[in-house]
Amino acid sequence: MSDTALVPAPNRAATDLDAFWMPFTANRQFKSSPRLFVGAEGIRYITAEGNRVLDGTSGLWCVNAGHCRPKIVEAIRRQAGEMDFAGTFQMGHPKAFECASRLVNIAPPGFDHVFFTNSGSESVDTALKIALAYHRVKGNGAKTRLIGRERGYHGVNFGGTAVGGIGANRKAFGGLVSGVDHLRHTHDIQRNAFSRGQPQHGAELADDLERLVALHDASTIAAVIVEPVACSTGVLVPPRGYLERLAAICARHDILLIFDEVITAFGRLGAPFAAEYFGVQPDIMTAAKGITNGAVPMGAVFVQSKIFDAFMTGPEAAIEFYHGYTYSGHPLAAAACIATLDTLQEEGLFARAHELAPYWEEAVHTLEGLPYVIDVRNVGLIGAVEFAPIEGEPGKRAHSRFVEALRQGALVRATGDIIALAPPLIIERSEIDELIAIVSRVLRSVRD
Ligand code: PXG
Repeated sequence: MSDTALVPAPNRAATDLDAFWMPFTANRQFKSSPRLFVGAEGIRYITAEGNRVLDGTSGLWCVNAGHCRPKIVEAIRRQAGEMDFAGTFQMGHPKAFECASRLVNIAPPGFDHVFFTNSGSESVDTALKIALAYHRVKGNGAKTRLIGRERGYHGVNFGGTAVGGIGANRKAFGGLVSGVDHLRHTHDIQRNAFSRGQPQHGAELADDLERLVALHDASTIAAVIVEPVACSTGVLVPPRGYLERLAAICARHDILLIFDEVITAFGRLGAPFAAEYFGVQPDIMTAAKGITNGAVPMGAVFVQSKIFDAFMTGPEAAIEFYHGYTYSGHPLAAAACIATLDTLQEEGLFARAHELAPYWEEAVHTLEGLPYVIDVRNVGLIGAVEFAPIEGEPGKRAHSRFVEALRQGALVRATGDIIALAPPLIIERSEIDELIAIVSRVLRSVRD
């Protein structure tokens, strides 16, 4: 090694933004006009300029119990000092097991086992691999095809990108995973604009799965993955009866139904999981984000007992599933998850979100009739406003409103020509009024 290798690079100022290649961001635009948060508490962020910003998106749909909750902060601190890391390959530590037990306790019936990951993307790819391996151990090794849905978002790993239904996320990455097909999406403004809760029209779109079964044959199809509410592409609420119909078709053809609950789990809809909220039972559920209140990366895949049990059949000394991550069940994540569940339960936040949902619905729908608004929709503590696009400049209308909302003190999320809202479940009615008042002001004042 030459001496020069030991000479540190010139010390750059802490605000030099150049080195960080930011995810899903227009890097040059951002860096020419940065937006930085430096603190957070409850439902507010504090910006680098010292302004308080109402968090209308729970961070990135993850801080369900609000920011910097003392119990969660303390649990992470304590765990970091007690045992920083212990693996879970042929070893273990008690908190990972406690965490899994606590999670299955709030999951719908039959979800008795959890596989840990570190993100939603990893949960999705893990779920897809479980589905493939499940059919194989059951002697149905030809069932390898995976079905996603247009406008679905399932993270950014190869499996999730392949079953995802966002063209921009797919086009640069070649053939992705082979043997994938997609259902039609369920967004239908013509028939369902300004729906409150689940839209009336579109249950029949689930029959699109029968079309794919006819095309590929059920004997080649392993699983269907959908978000119960497709949040990232603009809050597409499932039409009434759609999820029920999809589940029935899956059951008829021995196709596993995977609910990607990375956003919808942990109270976003006023129930622990969307499966419970909609009363539809999938075979596998993916989770992440709210599982630790966003404080430490963690994901989880919940499986029905029939799936876990199918794997537990070979020789006892044989590894049953060749899959896992160094950080599966990481001590800090497990501690944060347990403290998150304590906080959610002690403060009754699932019930709170459920009780707030009608008030939220009324508030969000006051945005109807404002300039360029072509749809307003809601479910649980989620809302969305869709704008008529500017011709030739898709996404610009929502982005400019996102920037202006931040300036006026509210964080909203722009996706396409849609603004999505999903505040922490601890939000007060007066704070809902404050959030919607800012958004309303922004929608009136931004002209183009
Ligand atoms: N599945 C679903 C349904 C998601 O919403 C992922 C998987 C991937 O999770 P990770 O932890 O790997 O990012 C997600 C993530 C947005 C937004 O504003 C949504 C997500 C992530 C970042 C921004 O719509 N969803």
